[in-house]
Amino acid sequence: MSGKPKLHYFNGRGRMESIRWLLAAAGVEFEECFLETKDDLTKLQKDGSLLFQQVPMVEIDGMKMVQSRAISNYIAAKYNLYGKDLKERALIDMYVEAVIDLNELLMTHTFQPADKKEQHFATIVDKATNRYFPVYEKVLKDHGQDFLVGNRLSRADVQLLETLLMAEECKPDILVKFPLLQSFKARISNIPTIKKFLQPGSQRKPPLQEKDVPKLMKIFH
Ligand code: GSH
Repeated sequence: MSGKPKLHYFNGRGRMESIRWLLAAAGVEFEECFLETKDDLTKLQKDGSLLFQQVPMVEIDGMKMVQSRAISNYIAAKYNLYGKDLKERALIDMYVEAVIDLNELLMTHTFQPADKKEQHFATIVDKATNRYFPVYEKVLKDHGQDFLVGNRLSRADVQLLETLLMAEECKPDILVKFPLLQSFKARISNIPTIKKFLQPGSQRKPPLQEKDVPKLMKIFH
């Protein structure tokens, strides 16, 4: 065994992408085993690798971890991306949970039926610009540091950056009214491990395309 974490998922973002981001930000190399067919999923289910019969699954430190939040929590704690005390962790959790809410909206856009896409896009833009981004903009202003919590990188910074970039893929000028989020994006993107992950050829996955949906449906339904 290489000792590197091994990620089991399809070759796309979905619920694994934030886990890839956290490992990359922590400078941890990882291997990936991609599910290509329903049989690949069935095999993992039958051999007892999936506690709740679902992926993401990550082999790490002798465990077969499932549940994406549990996996992210473990990685964040293990690699010091989870604050210096309970109160910092509480803040990080609040910021991250809201990021996940927005991320889920973004992630499900490709799956919307044609007649719901426009409304879904409007909801994304409304929630991003009226509910979530103003909060992070204010946090950065009030906190006055380079990072959202404390004065060092945490998972909140990593997961917010991931989601800001996804939001920009959806609407390129979505950050126009948020100058501090724009400078945050530039600053965090420039952290060496993250900069490397943002380069072409890294294990970061591209946005899901409409053409990928039928293949995913075949694996998971
Ligand atoms: N709460 C779980 C997590 O966050 O990991 C949800 C996992 C989940 O819904 N996984 C999907 C799956 O494995 C793929 S993204 N579906 C197959 C099934 O439920 O049988």
